[in-house]
Amino acid sequence: MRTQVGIIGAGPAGLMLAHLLRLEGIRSIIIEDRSRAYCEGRRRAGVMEYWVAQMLIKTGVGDRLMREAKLHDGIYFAWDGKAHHIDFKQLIGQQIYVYDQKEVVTDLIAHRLAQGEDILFDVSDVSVHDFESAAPKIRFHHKGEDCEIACDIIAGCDGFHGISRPSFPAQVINQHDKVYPYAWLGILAESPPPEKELIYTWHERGFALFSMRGHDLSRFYLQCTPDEDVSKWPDERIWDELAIRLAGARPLTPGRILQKGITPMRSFVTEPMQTGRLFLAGDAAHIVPPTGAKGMNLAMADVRVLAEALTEHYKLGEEIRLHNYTTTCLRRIWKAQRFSWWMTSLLHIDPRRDTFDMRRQRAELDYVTGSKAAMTSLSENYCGLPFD
Ligand code: RFL
Ligand code: PHB
Repeated sequence: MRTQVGIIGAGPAGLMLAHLLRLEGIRSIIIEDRSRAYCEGRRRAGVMEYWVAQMLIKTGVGDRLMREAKLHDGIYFAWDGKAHHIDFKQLIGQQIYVYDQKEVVTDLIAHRLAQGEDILFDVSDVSVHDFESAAPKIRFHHKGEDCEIACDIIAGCDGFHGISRPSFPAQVINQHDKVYPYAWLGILAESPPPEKELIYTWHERGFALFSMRGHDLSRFYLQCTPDEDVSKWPDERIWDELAIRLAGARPLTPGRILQKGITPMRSFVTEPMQTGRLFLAGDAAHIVPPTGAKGMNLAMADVRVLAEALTEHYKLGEEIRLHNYTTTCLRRIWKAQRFSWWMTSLLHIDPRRDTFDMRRQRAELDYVTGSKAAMTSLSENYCGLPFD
């Protein structure tokens, strides 16, 4: 097989990159090691920055999003039984969309297949070769056969556990890693959301987040330990703990729990994000703790930059943007890292905390919900920083 850009991974990064390239007449092939059903069913992000939704709409993959996504004007921070609103729309004239990542992936896959473009699902033993030369290759197994894609550029969009980042020569790579002493226990429940917008709660027993996927479908998260055993969390314990942490700020209606899972918390950045003709995008290059709702949005920002750089490369023969890919992306990534770390440390209870830390957190919450300057800064970061 021969193409211009070989893309590894059919998550938001890989699918959006292929879509943006196709609009510029640049050919690509996507390979994915999971099944189509698995990719379309994987529930992760909920919050989408405004510009990401606009990009999906403007490029022809936003029809369902426009019908089904919910636009939110702000979020709530709650503690001591009171919920405080941060109104993005009033403060900075922006909003965010709530639309599950699995729907974005489903829409992008459907659109690509409808255009007659390939995605090879269920591949295995993927490896990358000769990316320091002008003739990179991707090798893998598919339907019992050994396959090879010869391409000009390889885009490693294969997430945190993919093969692209580990394929970088060890002497090239710098990794910045921070692991937190807590994780999230996430549930999906047939229960009306307690509020029409998200509530991030601080409680001395730990953080809780109240999000949603529909009128009667909620997505809730509880701070837990990184090695938490889900079997120790029967449904009643989860509902009791959610109610304690919400502390009466809003009514909570328990319902059937459809899914439970643990999400570890990590901040991680790889520098550089490119070596030769191998480029990383999205979670393959960086991870943020989910408290700032930035991971998928950053993946979309990376591929926007990469698609522009590749367009310039193919149409004008210019290499400057490709050359500057890492530098351009990292400016946004480090700001999102800072914001995600800040939201995480503001709202979670560190097991090693002392009374000073608790009082400082509460003072910061009071400040961030009381000062227009602080709320404006939070709004700007949560809704997505401008590009230039
Ligand atoms: P993905 O989504 O992990 O996709 C990578 C794809 O590559 C495939 N793959 C391979 N394919 C071929 N060969 C290999 N060797 C391969 N190895 C892996 C995988 O099967 C997969 O299909 O990475 P991508 O595209 O970079 O997208 C990143 C986002 O998925 C991630 O950052 C977000 O989900 C993070 N996130 C959130 N982001 C937001 O912007 N807003 C949110 O509200 C938000 N909430 C969240 C989140 C992540 C969460 N979890 C579960 C980690 C909430 C949670 C709980
Ligand atoms: C979600 O709805 O899954 C969600 C929302 C906001 C976050 C993380 C996850 O910060």
